[in-house]
Amino acid sequence: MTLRRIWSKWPNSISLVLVVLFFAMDIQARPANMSANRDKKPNSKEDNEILPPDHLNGVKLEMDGHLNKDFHQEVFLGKDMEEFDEDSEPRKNRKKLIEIFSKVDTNVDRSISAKEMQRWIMEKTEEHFQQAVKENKISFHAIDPDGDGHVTWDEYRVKFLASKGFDEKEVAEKIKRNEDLKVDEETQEVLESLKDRWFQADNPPADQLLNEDEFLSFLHPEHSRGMLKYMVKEIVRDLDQDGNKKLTLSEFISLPMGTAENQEAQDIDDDWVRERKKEFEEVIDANHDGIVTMEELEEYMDPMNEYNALNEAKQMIAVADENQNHTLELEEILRYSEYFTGSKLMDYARNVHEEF
Ligand SMILES: [Ca+2]
Ligand SMILES: [Ca+2]
Ligand SMILES: [Ca+2]
Ligand SMILES: [Ca+2]
Repeated sequence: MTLRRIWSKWPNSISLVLVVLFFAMDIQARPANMSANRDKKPNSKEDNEILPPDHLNGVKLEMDGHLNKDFHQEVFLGKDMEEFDEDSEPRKNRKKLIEIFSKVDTNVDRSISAKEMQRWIMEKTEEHFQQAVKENKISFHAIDPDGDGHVTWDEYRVKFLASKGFDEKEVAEKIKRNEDLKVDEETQEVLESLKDRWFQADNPPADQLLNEDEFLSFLHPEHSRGMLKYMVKEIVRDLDQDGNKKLTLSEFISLPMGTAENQEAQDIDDDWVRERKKEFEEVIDANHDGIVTMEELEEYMDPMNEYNALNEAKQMIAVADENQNHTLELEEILRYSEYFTGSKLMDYARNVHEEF
């Protein structure tokens, strides 16, 4: 649940208390892996560069099992996402949106079909991936200063601990002499989870060295089949209560352990539950047998899955298709600007969040 949604749901006077309360619980509730590093707007650039992010643009679930709220905006806007922030001028946004419309409409019949939207989504997803490749170059350089193209787990571990405030030289010395690093329990947990991931990203021969490509799949598992499987396994492990490696609806919608301790907190999360239930029943559980297998979750999360892209395209069209002709006309897309871009246009100040 995002801050914005909480604010919009509650009168200001009581919301602050609830926000604080909720966030305190939310932090505790996150599964151990990566939880300590989850931060949508990292303060330290270095953290951002060398740690696998919890949120991956264009991927439907986050590493901690939360639904990606911005997914459809990400696949609609691609790398131009920042251009549509809430402060930018409505007239400019309108112009940009019209430009996008004409690009999506490849057969120039002034309407967007599901096929056209599907192709567009695939293109924008690819843009996010290219962005990741670009950023990975910088990140890899940061952990491989001597530039020999290979990084050992120990070298990475030193950089990670340095980013957590440890003295880089001291840690490097201790590792060399095989001494105890004396890190706190939380950091130790994160380290272990990172180590698992590191070994997973290491293609045969298993030399524990990652090159730039392997490091890319370490940071961005979404475009490597093996790493995507690994990510799915981690998510299932965190949500699976009876340990059968499959998810029931109740496992998928129950909050991570320790989150909802009282009825008030539970009520705040009703929306969260409703959305997850819908996603589970209508999309993730593809054969609708009430059970989500690892394979189903993997299909669902695969950003390069064309069937998913078509589904998403149809869903996006359905949201704004006021004249119900199964295509989007320019007028419809402008009217639903907030849904597609996250920012309102002045002329069409209608709140679609009320409906969806
Ligand atoms: Ca068209
Ligand atoms: Ca289960
Ligand atoms: Ca199923
Ligand atoms: Ca229409």
